[in-house]
Amino acid sequence: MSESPLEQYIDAIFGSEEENGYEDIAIRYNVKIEGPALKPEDDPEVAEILPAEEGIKRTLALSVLYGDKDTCDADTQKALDAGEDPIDLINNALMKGMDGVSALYTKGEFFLPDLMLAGDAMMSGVALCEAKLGHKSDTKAPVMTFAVEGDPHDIGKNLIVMFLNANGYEAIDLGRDVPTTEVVKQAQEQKPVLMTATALMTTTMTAFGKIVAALQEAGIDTPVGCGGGAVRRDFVEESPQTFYGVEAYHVPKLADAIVDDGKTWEDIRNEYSDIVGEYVAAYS
Ligand code: B12
Repeated sequence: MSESPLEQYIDAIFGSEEENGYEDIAIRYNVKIEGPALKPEDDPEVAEILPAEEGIKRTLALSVLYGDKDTCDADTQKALDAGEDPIDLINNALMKGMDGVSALYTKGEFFLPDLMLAGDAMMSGVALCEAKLGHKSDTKAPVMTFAVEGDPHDIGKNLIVMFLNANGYEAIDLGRDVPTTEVVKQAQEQKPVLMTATALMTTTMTAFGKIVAALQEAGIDTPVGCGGGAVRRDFVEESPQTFYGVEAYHVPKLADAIVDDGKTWEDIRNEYSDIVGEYVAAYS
């Protein structure tokens, strides 16, 4: 079998394996890996999720899995020009790629940058499909997301938006550093089924209690999931109408529990691990 470019490069540096027995050195210094690496799409769980048949849907799902926005855009456009159904592409190609990413992230095999790149690729493909449709695709229900007043940290909140969109919810993203009055105003107008509030600083997480008080004064009883780096479950649970949120990818499952099973914020506090379908240490 002919040598790969990497093997040729190693030979050029270390001399041939037969002459110098470089193999151990190359492995120890991470120049060469032992055995073939498992590609993300070959992970058994991911393989179950992705479209199995070779074709445009699998290609699109793979471009999301690899966080390759340029390829995803080009292939989505090509598929749309060839007459593919935009809704079918969203549900059975772009979102499948994102589901694969979530599976690998949950297992600790993908990391935050993978999520963000994949999210960008997926959302960009979805935008092209929606442009073709001429309207937003149908959604399950509106969920409102924001980082609380005074807090500029929005990476976790942006992940929540991405997971909501990937799972067919309408994410109403109020952005970061959102005043409590604006939260109440938007909640009155948009009537979300769930709100997610994110705070990463000890100085800003006190906003949770203020938000709930203002919502209650306005007669709004929508559950508020509160999370973020500095936040602890016992702190969140000091305020009624709230529950402590742990991972961004839990949000669509929590929304499903509200929409499909009529769960309340109290139910979520009691059944969080069951609802998200995994062991969550903060709820043990
Ligand atoms: C990135 C970052 C920044 C960036 C933010 C960029 C951005 N667009 O978000 C920048 C540089 C702007 C920044 C600024 C500041 N930062 Co800063 N920052 C960080 C850093 C390094 C990472 C935060 C992050 O994004 N984490 C990753 C995301 C994904 O986590 P997350 O948002 O918590 O979301 C996860 C979960 O919490 C969950 N989640 C979140 N919400 C919800 C809700 C629900 C319902 C659910 C289910 C889940 C959920 O989902 C995500 C996981 O899947 C942290 C340190 C650290 N290692 O955490 C400091 C940190 C948060 N920053 C800190 C500080 C103090 C500041 C500054 C005040 C610094 C300064 N003196 O200027 C400024 C803010 C200035 C201001 N305007 O007020 C402190 C906060 C300390 C504290 N406990 O109060 C930290 C902890 C650093 C430290 N050790 O001191 N920061």
